[in-house]
Amino acid sequence: MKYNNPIIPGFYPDPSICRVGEDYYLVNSSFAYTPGIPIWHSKDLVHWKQIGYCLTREAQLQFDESVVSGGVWAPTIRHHDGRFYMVTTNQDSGGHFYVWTDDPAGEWSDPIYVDQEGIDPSLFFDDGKVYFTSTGTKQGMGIYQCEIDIETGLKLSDSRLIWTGSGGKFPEGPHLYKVNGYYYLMCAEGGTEYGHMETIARSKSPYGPYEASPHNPILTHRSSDYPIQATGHGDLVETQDGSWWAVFLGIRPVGYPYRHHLGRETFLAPVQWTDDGWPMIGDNGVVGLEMEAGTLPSVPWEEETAIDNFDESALRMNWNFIRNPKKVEWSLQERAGWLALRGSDVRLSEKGTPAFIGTRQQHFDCEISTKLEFNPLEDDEAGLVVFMDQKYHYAIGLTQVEGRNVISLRRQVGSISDIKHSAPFEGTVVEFRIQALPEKYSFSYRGADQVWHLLGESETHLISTEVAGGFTGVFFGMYNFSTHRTTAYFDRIVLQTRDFSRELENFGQGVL
Ligand code: 6LW
Repeated sequence: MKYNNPIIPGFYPDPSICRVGEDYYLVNSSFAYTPGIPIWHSKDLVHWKQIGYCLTREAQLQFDESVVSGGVWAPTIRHHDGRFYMVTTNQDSGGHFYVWTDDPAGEWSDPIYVDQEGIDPSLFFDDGKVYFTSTGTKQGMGIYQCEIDIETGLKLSDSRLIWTGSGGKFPEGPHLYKVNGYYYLMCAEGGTEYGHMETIARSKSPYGPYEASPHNPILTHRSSDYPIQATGHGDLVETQDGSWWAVFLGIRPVGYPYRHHLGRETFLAPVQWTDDGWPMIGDNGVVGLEMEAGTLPSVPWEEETAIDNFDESALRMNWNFIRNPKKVEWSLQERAGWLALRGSDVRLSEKGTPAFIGTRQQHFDCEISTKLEFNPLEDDEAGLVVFMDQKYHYAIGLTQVEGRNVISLRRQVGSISDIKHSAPFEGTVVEFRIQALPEKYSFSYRGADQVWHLLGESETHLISTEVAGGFTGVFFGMYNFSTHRTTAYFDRIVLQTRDFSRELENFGQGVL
């Protein structure tokens, strides 16, 4: 059967997976976006439905002033004795911690911290023992491991360096598996950019010595012109039919030289075991946008509707905040059928928590539109933004300049800021539309005349990861900057993907 990659498009990196019977659960990094660590459910590994977030409460998420690429990243999900565990690292405070639950779609526990230096933690349950494995630098860069008490997180042994990788830079994202009497330690190497890869080693003991696979790297697209690049940081799962699969991150770059703005996405590939007992991912380490593989029986979920009228009693799961959600004042009740977003004096270009509610851009060829009612005072500004981070974003909004309402398009590219204003805009109700193509965004508005006016365009690559840096991808968001705390009312967000097959056509050809 055929399936398409990525299985979870848009900024959903560092996937980790576990199986419980015939159900699969997957988590991703979320960095400084909140709620933290999205969790997905699937019956067939191909179709995924988000069922919640592991980190929803202040006690689990502490970052007020983080850069967007700070926060929590590189989670691992495991299921043991009827309980789910998700382990990750808060880069801004506290370091490694895990949370647990009996219901992955419900609330997770308060954090239990583990005192081992570094990043990218993993848990491995084996014969009554729990191993805590992560990337560290103490005695050189490599994979460190200790045993912990799973109730308290306390270390039961010293942290030991167990593998330094196969020779690539940054051995990281470790996961341990036991198969046929061997402990297999799988890692990412080469850095999360274009040299990325997965490598593996095995040993008869969880602490090593580890012997590297002669087939390493078991997954890489380095130095290739494949449409998917930077493949690595993955996790393995054995299905109920005995087949093995890998989920891992990759990117879909645009143009030449390569640039990508949708972030690192989640991909799937079958795993074959060699005669000498080593796993290989995809076709000898290579993975396509369209895969022909013997998949599990297909169980698709109902498609989410493209229109959010804010008619429900809670925000839909796709909406995220930046940093501390407690500092964003919003309501679906204040005016029925509208999202009320109170203005904040934190600008999108500042650290701290701006009044921003956003959703990931998941496809190259798409558009988002909304209706805004806003009565700005001088310098207030509310509208729609394409947001990579505080230094890289494009915002179209309704604002007041010298006593007159105007539509503004602000393009922030590093330390360069460019603002274009429309002619004076009569009224306080306006619709905004952002149209996205692989290489450009177009920004339009429409008032009482019901005619779309194009205010400007901008390049996708100027806010790509190759320019902006960091680990995240682009969001579309509603925002409201107002020192007067003026409320903005949003309605009818339409987020449409134009044509996924056209996307495949465009991106299946390697370099555009
Ligand atoms: C993560 C590292 C990586 O810690 O990127 O892709 C970092 N791999 O393992 C952030 O996601």
